[in-house]
Amino acid sequence: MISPFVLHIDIDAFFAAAEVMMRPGLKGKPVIIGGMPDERGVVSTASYEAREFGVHSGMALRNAARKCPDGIFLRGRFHIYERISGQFFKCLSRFSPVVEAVSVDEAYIDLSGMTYFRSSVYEIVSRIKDAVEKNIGLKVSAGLGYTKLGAKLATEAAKPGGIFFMDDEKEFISGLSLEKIPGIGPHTLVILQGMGIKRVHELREKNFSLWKRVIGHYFYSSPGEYRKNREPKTRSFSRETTFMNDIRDRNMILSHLAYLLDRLSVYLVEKGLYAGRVEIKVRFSDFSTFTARVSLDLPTYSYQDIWKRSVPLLDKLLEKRKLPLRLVGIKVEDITDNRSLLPFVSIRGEELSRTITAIKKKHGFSSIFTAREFLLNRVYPVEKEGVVLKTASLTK
Ligand code: DCP
Ligand code: MG
Repeated sequence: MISPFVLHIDIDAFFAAAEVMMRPGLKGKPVIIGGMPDERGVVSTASYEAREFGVHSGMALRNAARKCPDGIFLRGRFHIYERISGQFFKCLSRFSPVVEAVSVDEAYIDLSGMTYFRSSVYEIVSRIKDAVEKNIGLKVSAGLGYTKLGAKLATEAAKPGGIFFMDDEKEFISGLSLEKIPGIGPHTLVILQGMGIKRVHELREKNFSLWKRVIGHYFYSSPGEYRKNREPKTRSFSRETTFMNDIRDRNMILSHLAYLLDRLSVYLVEKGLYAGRVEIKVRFSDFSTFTARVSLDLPTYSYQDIWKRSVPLLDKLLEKRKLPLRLVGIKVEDITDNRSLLPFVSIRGEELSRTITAIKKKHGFSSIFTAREFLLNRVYPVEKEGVVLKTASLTK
């Protein structure tokens, strides 16, 4: 049985605890950071003593003053918190090469490389916790999990000052209500509820791709893998081809373009990448070459959505010369693997592209084509894995 290896660490009542450390006279008192009780503005954090009165982050200061009239209100001193935060991350990086900062006082640490040491992962966590507390002078809480989400939720349970490990992590997370998931905001929540989705397992069952996009990244087995997966490897992908004979017929040119986009879209779907911009390239028979590009409304891998924006670009380029074309190409840029969920506009096109990709994967690339692509049958041999173009240049 493998041990949990994702550690999440979070400083307890960070800003308030920092102030208490600087002024020991405040120890044990309800300390509220954010401003004076009669000021506009909100509480940025409250000591645990103040939290007992119902004061919490984000609450209006006046409201906090009503709930906790004897509270000690302080303006924040951010240069101090910044310095402590720097120390915090520096200290963590001594324990693992993979430390992912989440906010000023919160990090994921990959412990998977620590199996060399004889000690159990629990001992390692307790040593890290002690070292950090000694180093920065503040209490922290630690959560241990098989996934980042599990570790984060464990920290919540560990607060204040503890270490917690959730051993039935998977079941626990599946049953959670979506509002408990960090990263799902109130807006998204309303949309999902409208779709009848309230819990994590329902999202997974009803819309796997959405689940993957919203919380799937927490399930990478380690912060390192997570990081690797989020770093875009190439900033653009392109497909282009030179024709057998120069072409004048717009439909035939479109047919080539459709095929190139088909290849590109399938590639993006398989990699889980979204394109933010599309560029079309043409070369006329006199070798004059032109490109035109446009930003997509929303990063997407949808064939339909990219196609809709590509055709006007092509038409614009075809007007540049009264000559037949020798080459057409398409490139997608501004690649991202992480897109905010909210604009649902292009989801339908994406569902279609995913379905088509799945069919192609199972039955061969040529098992399904758009009507546009069929003209190519007349010019090129069609094999199971695609049309045999004269020249096909893949991503450079
Ligand atoms: N913060 C803020 N405004 C918020 C939330 C947080 O300014 N709405 C700041 C103050 C916190 C720090 O970020 O001290 C860290 O946020 P946490 O959510 O980790 O909260 P705390 O560390 O204060 O408390 P906890 O013990 O719950 O972690
Ligand atoms: Mg904290």
